[in-house]
This record gives sequence, structure tokens and C-alpha cells, in this order.
Amino acid sequence: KPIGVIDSGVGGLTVAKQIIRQLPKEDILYLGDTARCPYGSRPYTEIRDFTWEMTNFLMEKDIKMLVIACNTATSVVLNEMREKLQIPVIGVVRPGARAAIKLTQNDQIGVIGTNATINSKAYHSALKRINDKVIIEGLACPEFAGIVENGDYNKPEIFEIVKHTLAPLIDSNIDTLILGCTHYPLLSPIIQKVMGPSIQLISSGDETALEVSAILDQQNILSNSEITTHEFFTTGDPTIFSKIASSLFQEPMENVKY
Ligand code: DGN
Repeated sequence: KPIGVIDSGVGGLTVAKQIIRQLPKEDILYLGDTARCPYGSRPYTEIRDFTWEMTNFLMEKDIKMLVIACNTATSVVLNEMREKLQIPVIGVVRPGARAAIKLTQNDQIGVIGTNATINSKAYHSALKRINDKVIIEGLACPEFAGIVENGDYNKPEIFEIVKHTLAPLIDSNIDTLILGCTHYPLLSPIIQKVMGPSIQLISSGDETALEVSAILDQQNILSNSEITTHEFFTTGDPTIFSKIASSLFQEPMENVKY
């Protein structure tokens, strides 16, 4: 049975990539709700309903585990999904928080994400639960996910938008910055340039994949298959989705289904 991965769009591909890298014998079923992305500035009830719709689509395809590869959806519905679903469910917030705590030297951590993620204080709670002395600077960057979904984020004006948005963090004392939206790793060269080389950027993909592996192992449902399938579905335009996926995976991804 496959591992299900959902996101509001292409952002969760940054997590799927790490799962595929760390668990090459697993089948993956990915769904991105590109048609309704971004989720980040929508009311919680809508984020909740949309996330359930995506989940039900994958549940009908009989997944063995669900990865909510979207910080916004994780912040709003992770607990509810865990209660209601009979399969293991993980989000990306706790893994991201754990990775940041491992790396910070001065216990001052920045978090960027959508309005919903930042307002939910999900990272705040996750970080404080691990280390209550940590100082957290949260900043919503509502424009970033849309920039990524449009696919051409290498235009010069994007650099200016990123610089302007991150200005409040540039002069802060953080030494680590959590990319608290799975779309943002696609902007990481630009974010790194804006923040400077001394700031460590954290994407939750790696740590999330580690957690997926640990849970499958614990439940004894790791796959051993030599032949795997990775299927990608989008509710939006498969052409743009394939273009972004191909550049991220550095291989042609033509089997994106609508
Ligand atoms: N990729 C999603 C996240 O991690 O929060 C959100 C993108 C969006 O819908 N704005």
C-alpha cells in the first residue's frame, strides 16, 4: 500500500522528494490542491474542509499512512485527523521544530509561514515543548506560496519582494530560520541570499521523512518491494505542476493526473 502525501499545491513535493530519497522502496500517492491554493489566508473551517476532501480522496485509494505535507493544514487539522483516521498520520510542524532545535546555537529561531500557520502558533508550541527557553520570531509571508505556484520564481522582482517581506527578520538575532511552509524550500536560494550566509535554513522534509520511516518500521509496515510507483495528482493545471515537479526532482515528471 502507498504512503499518501497531501498539500495545498506543489509545496509538499519538497517533502515527497525526501521521503522518496530516504525510503526508495515505498509507493507514494501525492495530491496537491493546486486549484484552491493558497490555503494560507483562508478561514480555518475552509482549510479543514479542503484538507478532509484531499484525505478522503487518498483514503479511497487505500493508503497505509498519511503525511500532511502542508504546515497550514497541519496547524489546523492534524489532531482531528489523528483522532478520526485508523492509519498513522503525521504533519510537518513537529519535525521542522525538532530540526531547528538541533541546529540553533543561540536558541533564537525565526519561523516564516502562511498567515494561518503563524497565527495558529503551532511552531511556537512545538518549539517550546522541546526547549522552553527558546526565543521565537514568527513572520507571515502570505505572498510566497503563490509565487512558487506560478512557477517562475527566478525573476529579479521576486528577490525584491522576498527582501522586503523578510526585512523584520534581517536585523533580528536569530541564527536559524524555519521555512514553515513546504513551498518555501523552492525559494531557499533567494531566502538564503536575503538572510545572509550565517543563517541556517530549515526545511522540514528531511526530518519528516525520518519520522515516516520510524513509524512504518515501528508498525511493521515498511515495504520491501523493488518495483515502486510514485503517482502525482493535482486539482489544477497538470502542465505547471509537472514543470515545477520536474525541476525539483531533476527528472521529467509527465504522469501528473488531473
Ligand atoms: N504549503 C503550504 C504550507 O506548508 O503551509 C501552504 C501553502 C499555501 O496554501 N499557502
